[in-house]
Amino acid sequence: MSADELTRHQEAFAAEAAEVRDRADWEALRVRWIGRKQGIVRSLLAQLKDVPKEEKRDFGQGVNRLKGTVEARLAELDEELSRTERSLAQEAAAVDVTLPGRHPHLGTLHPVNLVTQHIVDIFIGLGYSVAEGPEVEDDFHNFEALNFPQDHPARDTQDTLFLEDGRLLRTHTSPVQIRTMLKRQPPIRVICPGRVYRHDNDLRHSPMFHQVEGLAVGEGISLGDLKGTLEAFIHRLFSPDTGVRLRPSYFPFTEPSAEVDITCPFCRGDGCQTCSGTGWMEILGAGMVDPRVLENCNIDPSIYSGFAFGLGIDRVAMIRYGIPNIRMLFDNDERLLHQVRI
Ligand code: 2NL
Repeated sequence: MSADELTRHQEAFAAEAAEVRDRADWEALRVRWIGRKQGIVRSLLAQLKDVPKEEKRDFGQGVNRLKGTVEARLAELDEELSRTERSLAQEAAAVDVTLPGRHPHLGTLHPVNLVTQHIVDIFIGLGYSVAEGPEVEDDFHNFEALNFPQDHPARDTQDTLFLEDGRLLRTHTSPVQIRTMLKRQPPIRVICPGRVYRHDNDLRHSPMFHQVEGLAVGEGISLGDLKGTLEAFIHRLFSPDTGVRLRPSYFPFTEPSAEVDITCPFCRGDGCQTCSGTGWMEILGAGMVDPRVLENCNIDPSIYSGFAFGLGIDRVAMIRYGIPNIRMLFDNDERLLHQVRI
């Protein structure tokens, strides 16, 4: 091969090598010049047999020099490409500390649980202990011991959810207090939060809701103790300037009985939409434990007396957090749950 020819090949190769941008270009260049089958160097070598004898030496040397140049430049390019590839891989693997952090998905306490905890805390501060009991109850603990007459409408299947074996889902947490009194003698001070069930399902009622009942039994406990306790409780649950009034009412298990109103926490008694313009809201039922209920629990009503009260937790949660519909409490929509803070 003439020196000219060699130079031409080398220049052509150099020009092509200058265009290599990535692995694919490099591989194409390699195959084109030193590929085993159709590579330019290979085909030049194949021409060697047709070169006149006296030129063979020069030709062979020329091809070998070309081959050397090609191999050396390919090795150089290979090293350059590897370097770029390594640094690209490092960049890709690097942590971008300027990216926003990933927030762990934190839960919150349910509004009903927040209110329950608050109420329970207040009564623990007043010397009460928490008592719990089964949600599946029997007629005795849910009705009979509480002085409900056999034909009381609350016992009706229209109001109570019955199991096939005659047991029932408790309609209030009173059976927990009945069980407490059956287990031990006064003095008794218990607060009983829990789920209760009624055969009710419409815009204002859920078949499952939450109640807290309280019971205090001892010697010389009076209606004044009830009112003082409820005032202390309501002042802490809402605010110290909340008004409390007792209206005569009736429950089978208390005598006398009262419904307890508080001044509306929204308008402070002026009258607004939430309190239907009255300035008052009913939030509790209460009364002095009927002597027959004490007797049913083997507590001597000639020695002991007591008061009891009950309130719906869901309603308090709705009032406190401005939730208009009881269903929204049980949809568990996180947009609501995350707004609620005590
Ligand atoms: C209401 C009314 C009340 C009671 C619950 C009670 C329990 C025993 C004995 C006597 Cl073991 N009473 N509980 C008393 C008065 C009212 O609840 O409106 N609850 C939402």
